[in-house]
Amino acid sequence: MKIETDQGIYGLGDATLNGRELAVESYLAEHVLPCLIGRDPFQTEDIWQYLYRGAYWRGGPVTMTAIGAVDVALWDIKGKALNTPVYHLLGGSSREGVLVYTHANGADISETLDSVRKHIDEGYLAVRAQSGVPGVASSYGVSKSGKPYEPAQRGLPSESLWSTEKYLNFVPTLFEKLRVELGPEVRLLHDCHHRLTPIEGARLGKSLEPYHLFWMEDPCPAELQEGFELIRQHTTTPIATGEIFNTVWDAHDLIRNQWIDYIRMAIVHGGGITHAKKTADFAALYHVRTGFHGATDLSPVSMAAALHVGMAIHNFGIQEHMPHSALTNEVFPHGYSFVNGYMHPGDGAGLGVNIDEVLAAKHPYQRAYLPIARKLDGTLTDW
Ligand code: EZ4
Ligand code: CO
Repeated sequence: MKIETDQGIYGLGDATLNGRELAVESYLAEHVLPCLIGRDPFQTEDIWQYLYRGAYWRGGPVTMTAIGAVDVALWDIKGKALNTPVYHLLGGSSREGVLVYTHANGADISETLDSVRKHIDEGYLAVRAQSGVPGVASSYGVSKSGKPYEPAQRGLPSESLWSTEKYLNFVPTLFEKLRVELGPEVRLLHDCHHRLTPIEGARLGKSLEPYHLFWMEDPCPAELQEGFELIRQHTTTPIATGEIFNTVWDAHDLIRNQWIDYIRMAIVHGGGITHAKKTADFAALYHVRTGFHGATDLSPVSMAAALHVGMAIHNFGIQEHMPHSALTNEVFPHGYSFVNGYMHPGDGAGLGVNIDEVLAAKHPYQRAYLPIARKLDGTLTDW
């Protein structure tokens, strides 16, 4: 999304909500943008409150993504108008670079090991490992035939089959092998993608303790925040959650009770930079660090926003980095870079990302859905 000012400066925001894109577009076009005409783009706080409180109906992914898109674009404008990178406006650099992790996956343990090794060779110091599970037709996070992993597909939602029993028996053998082969240094992460119950998450965390993961992500759905207390009581494996959260209130109990170690709310789905900064500051009081969502369904604009926040806040933890396709990078030329495991947002004014609208127009929107998952007996479960 692009917001233009009467001073000739424009800002970019990302309004992508994977699988529900046009709901956000319509919310913006029909309800938000008319309210922005004539307003001062420097008023990031007041405009945020105007869109959040002023709507009366608040929260939820569509609303908060729309607010996030506007907010990120306004910070981009502010940086450009003041001729400074956004991170300077958020506290300046608190570190030399932003530690990132990327995704490795394979159909089985040996393919996954090769994939982790490949990313270590590319310079990554932290790698998320997902593997096909024997007896489970399509596991979360595993790509088809060597293609980059991208879960949303054309047509109606695809259906995958899931067995918690087979998964829980398998995952410790995966990480045992990875630790034996790769040694103690590399940071290893794993995403359960909300598929377990709290006690199952507790079992997994406990069984992974010998392999000292950097984090176990989304062991179970987080609508019931106290479910994480149960996991916490049983394991020292660090816990990350929040990629589908939309405000700090979704994580309020998780943070103030120290049931999690990393908060993963995406900058754009959580009301933009203004609310991400507040969420991070609240988390800092409770030793919770950030691990902002950074999948490829978020554009380079979101990636840049996350890097600027990650440079500036004190309680930064790690940043997810799934490299975009060559075409996506061409549509969004950007100044951020990756060197030896760390990313830097660059020192251009604003976010440091541009858009090639002519090239973008050659690739019109096509509807796609995220998959759904069913247990072996057909029960719908969390994908
Ligand atoms: O499945 O962004 O940690 N990363 C993830 C992602 C999500 C997708 C959903 O659109 O869980 O890959
Ligand atoms: Co995830």
